Amino acid sequence: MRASKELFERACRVIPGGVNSPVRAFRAVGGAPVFMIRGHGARLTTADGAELVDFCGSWGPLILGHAHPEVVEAAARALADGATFGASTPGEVELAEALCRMAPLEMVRLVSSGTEAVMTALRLARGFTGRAKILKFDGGYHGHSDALLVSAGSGLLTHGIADSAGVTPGTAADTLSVPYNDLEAARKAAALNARELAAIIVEPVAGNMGLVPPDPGFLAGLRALADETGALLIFDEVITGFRFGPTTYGRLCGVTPDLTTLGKIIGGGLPLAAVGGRADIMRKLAPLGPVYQAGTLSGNPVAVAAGLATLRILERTDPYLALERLGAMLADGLAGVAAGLRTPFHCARLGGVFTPFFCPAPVRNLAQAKAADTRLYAAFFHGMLERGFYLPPSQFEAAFISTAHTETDVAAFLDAARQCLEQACGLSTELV
Ligand code: HOZ
Repeated sequence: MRASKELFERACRVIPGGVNSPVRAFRAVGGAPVFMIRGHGARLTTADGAELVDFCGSWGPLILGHAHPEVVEAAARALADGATFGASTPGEVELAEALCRMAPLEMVRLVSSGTEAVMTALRLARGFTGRAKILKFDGGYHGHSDALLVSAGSGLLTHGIADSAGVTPGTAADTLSVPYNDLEAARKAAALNARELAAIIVEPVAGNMGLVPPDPGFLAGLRALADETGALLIFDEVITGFRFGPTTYGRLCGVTPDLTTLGKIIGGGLPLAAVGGRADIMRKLAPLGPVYQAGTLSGNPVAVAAGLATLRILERTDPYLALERLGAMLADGLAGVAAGLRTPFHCARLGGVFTPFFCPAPVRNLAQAKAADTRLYAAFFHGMLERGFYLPPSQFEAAFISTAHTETDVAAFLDAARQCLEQACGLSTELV
């Protein structure tokens, strides 16, 4: 860890906290962050020369693992033809067509980050409805635009910042937040603000308080609530889009939102995101309509090429059953290991996405996620890191399996997990 330590010391002198995104600082798990120099398939090489099996997956984009040859080739070819033009390119039309067909969406606008996509979706919702308020869910993280830093998940949880400084009371006042999976609370908040509600925004599967799947009927209930109040329903699918099938989670679960935000996977590991949905709403965007949005690097040709290559591979290979199998093997295996522990443990999982929680029952909302034993998660994280496995350095994030992982990787993960869970939690007296 000497090289990483030295790099972190240098970084801390010139970058606030030594990182360009707070969760990377390891504050939620303690210790100094590991610096990465290379990723191939399911494996990372650290600046210290260690090889790690990667279950963080850059927080979601890497469904094909690191440096998939087809993605690398597509991006390299695009880069060789010019990194950016600030003008339209054929690739962005192709990607927009692919997203509209696969998601499906009627129209789509490409941007550079999930934060931008969600910010644009909210502005569109406000411009379309002429209303100001939005309803979100506690622990839902939708990027770091001002309106959404209210009861947000991800780094705000791990760093204990309830609401960010610098967000004006006026902005925060337009954001309502109620517990995830609590349809009744959403109904009450909507009833109190019915004529002012522009949008209900939700991660259809929450991924920024750890993985928290929706209760049956929750998303359909939100659809009905949006219809009753005249608010738009926005699914933030930056994490879930193309993660559980070659499409959106909305399509898989049969609930159609008015707008969808996408990111991560659709950029193949490069900065690219999108907002799309109903054409009558999307037509409000400039230059057609009065809602402004722009970006020098929007639809960047290199990112578009990587994204298109990724979507084509996903469509051609349909790896989702294989990801489901690996996910089940991992989560069932962890449950088996944990059965002999003194400590309550539950592994949330959907497809190839999972979060180990040190708590007795499935987590349904932020309050329950926060009640999990985060010290044990930190011990588990470091135990796994020592044994060559890289997990998200925070309880309140999701871990990802890619198509580059194998059953052998998962079996080795379980073997290591057994060792560090036994060390962190101790075996139950009956089993000793
Ligand atoms: N908040 C991001 C994941 N939900 C972390 C991104 C990063 O640190 O790279």
